Amino acid sequence: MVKTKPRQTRIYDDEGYRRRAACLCVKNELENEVLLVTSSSSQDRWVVPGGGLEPHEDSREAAVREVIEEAGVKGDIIRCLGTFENRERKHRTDVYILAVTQELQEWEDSTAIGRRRCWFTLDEAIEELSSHKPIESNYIKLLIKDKAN
Ligand code: U71
Ligand code: MG
Repeated sequence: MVKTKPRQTRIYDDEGYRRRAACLCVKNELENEVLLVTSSSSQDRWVVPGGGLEPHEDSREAAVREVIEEAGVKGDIIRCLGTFENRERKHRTDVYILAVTQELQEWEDSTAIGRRRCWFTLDEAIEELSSHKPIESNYIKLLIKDKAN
């Protein structure tokens, strides 16, 4: 499926890495289920919702906007998990934990590209992400460690 990207402006950090922001969307305070969305390039692959910062936007704002656009959920950012670097693709992603309070029935990417969303347990999410998005699976691994402390 082809996704048109009307917003072409990309933001880079001092080292030339494209800046991204994403949310691990959790269902409740136990933080034992996360929401993944299907990839824009394949309906069979699941990814963590997120994307590039826009001009005049900080990473929290971008993270909240991206999950509304890609996953159709709203909620409250609880904390920042950390920044994850993808050296191969040369981008860095600020990852936030967001507690979902509202699930929209229709959202931008559901209509535009048929993107789907689904809740996964943390172990299931690691399994789904590990082969094609190993760095995103590390977000979940850090959440598990984080919860243990
Ligand atoms: C795609 C690129 C792309 C990225 C895109 C990735 O469109 P999207 O939001 O689902 O995410 O597609 P994916 O992960 O859903 O399969 O990867 P691909 O392997 O299909 O080329 O990510 P990457 O390869 O750089 O990791 O990035 P760009 O550089 O092609 O735009 O879009 P991203 O970073 O999420 O940005 P946004 O703002 O469009 O959501
Ligand atoms: Mg994206």
